[in-house]
Amino acid sequence: IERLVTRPARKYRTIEVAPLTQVIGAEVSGVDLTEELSDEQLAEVRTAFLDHHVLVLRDQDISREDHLRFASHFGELRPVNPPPPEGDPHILEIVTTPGAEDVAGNAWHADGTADAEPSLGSMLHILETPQGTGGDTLFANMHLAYDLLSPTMRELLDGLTAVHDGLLAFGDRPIPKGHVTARNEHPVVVRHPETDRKLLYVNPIYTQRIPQLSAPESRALLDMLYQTVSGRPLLQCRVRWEPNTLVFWDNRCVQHHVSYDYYPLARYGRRIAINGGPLKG
Ligand code: AKG
Repeated sequence: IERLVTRPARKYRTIEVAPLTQVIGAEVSGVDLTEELSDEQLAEVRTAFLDHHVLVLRDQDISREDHLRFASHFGELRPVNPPPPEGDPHILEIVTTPGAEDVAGNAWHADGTADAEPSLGSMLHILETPQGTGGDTLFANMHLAYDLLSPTMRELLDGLTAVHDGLLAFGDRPIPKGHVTARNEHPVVVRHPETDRKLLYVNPIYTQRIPQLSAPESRALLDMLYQTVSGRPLLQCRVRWEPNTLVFWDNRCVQHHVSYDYYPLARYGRRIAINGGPLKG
């Protein structure tokens, strides 16, 4: 049996932090995002973010400006690709219209992994839930996905890269006009830029192949790695949205997957993503 809990015990002064599981996710209370947070609150939110990777803030009846202000504390905001026809260029509307055939994010992924410098994190504010239940989002701790592999597999992966291609995310759907496609190669195992902890950095939405292997070897290895995430509830948490829940997740070490279990109902939210820096293997 492996010891999974690696985060230190902490005492917070200005926020309350209630872990969702032993290994990923926490509900944070004591903050009101309609107001500017104090420096100490922001520092504590940052600490909780690095410890828990996914922060859930309930009852945040915030405007677009409040959302932009909170996100700006964590880095430069990422422009939406393609730029939205109206409104702030950093706010992506996450809309499920009634009867939609599928929704974005309906497979495990982190945001923007095909970019040369993928996203640091995303903040999703859900305003409309599908009549009270459904549309939960699952999150997986990719440090643990790596740690739980055998030493032999970890050693193999440490020397590999993978090609990520933004076009793959669209599947059979048309590419939106004005979309800039990215295609980049990243190490299969990267280090978190702030904690230096290793993690598994491949996902079924964007990763195309491992160029050091033959095509069937690459396919088999990637599928096996995806199964170690999807088939392991112990490294996951599941967030149940209420109107005005805001979730801030770390795209550097977490993957997420929305559950489209609410067809044909509607769901609506707004997402702001934050720029990350270069990845290091
Ligand atoms: C994303 O914003 O990247 C998603 O995958 C959507 C998540 C959600 O709708 O809960």
